[in-house]
Amino acid sequence: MQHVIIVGNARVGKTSFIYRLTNKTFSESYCATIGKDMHVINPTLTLHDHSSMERYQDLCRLHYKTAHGAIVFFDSETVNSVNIWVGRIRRENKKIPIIKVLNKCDMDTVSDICDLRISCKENKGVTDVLPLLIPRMEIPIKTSPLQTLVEYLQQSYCSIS
Ligand SMILES: Nc1nc2c(ncn2[C@@H]2O[C@H](COP(=O)(O)OP(=O)(O)OP(=O)(O)O)[C@@H](O)[C@H]2O)c(=O)[nH]1
Ligand SMILES: [Mg+2]
Repeated sequence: MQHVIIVGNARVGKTSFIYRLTNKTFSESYCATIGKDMHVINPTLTLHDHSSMERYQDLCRLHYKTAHGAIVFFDSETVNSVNIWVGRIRRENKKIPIIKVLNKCDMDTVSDICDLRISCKENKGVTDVLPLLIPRMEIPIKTSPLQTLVEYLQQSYCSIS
């Protein structure tokens, strides 16, 4: 199983991205993510939607060590935060591939530091995100069903060793 973390400031559209990808829907309303939410995309890939709230960053930081790939989300108002998120991840995990995704390109968004521009609202570029990241990730070693279960529990609670 490969684990991809999605990080970024509040309201940049991390949860909207997952909803667009999995439910093919978009909502204008906002409900902050608490802690982190897991979304199993297929038998080999799980997305982890991290809360942007400072009080959950210790929990999320533990998870940076074990993740296989990372997506830093931002919008035109949070361009300056991108390097902060990349730095936080790099401190915990030197090798993890990271892509930078500029969301809300339906609005007037300009940035030369992004790997991809998308709009969850208009459903533009959403399906290009994972194909950009996954080839950069290490191929996981095949594990037994028991190991997979243990790994799942570790990713869920981050406290089992
Ligand atoms: N215009 C526009 N608005 C968007 C887009 N994607 C998300 N939004 C809006 O941005 C707001 C925040 O979206 P969320 O997906 O909840 O943001 P988040 O990054 O998960 O926020 P936290 O859970 O607090 O970290 C919502 O009101 C969405 O409707 C987009 O592509 N374009
Ligand atoms: Mg969210």
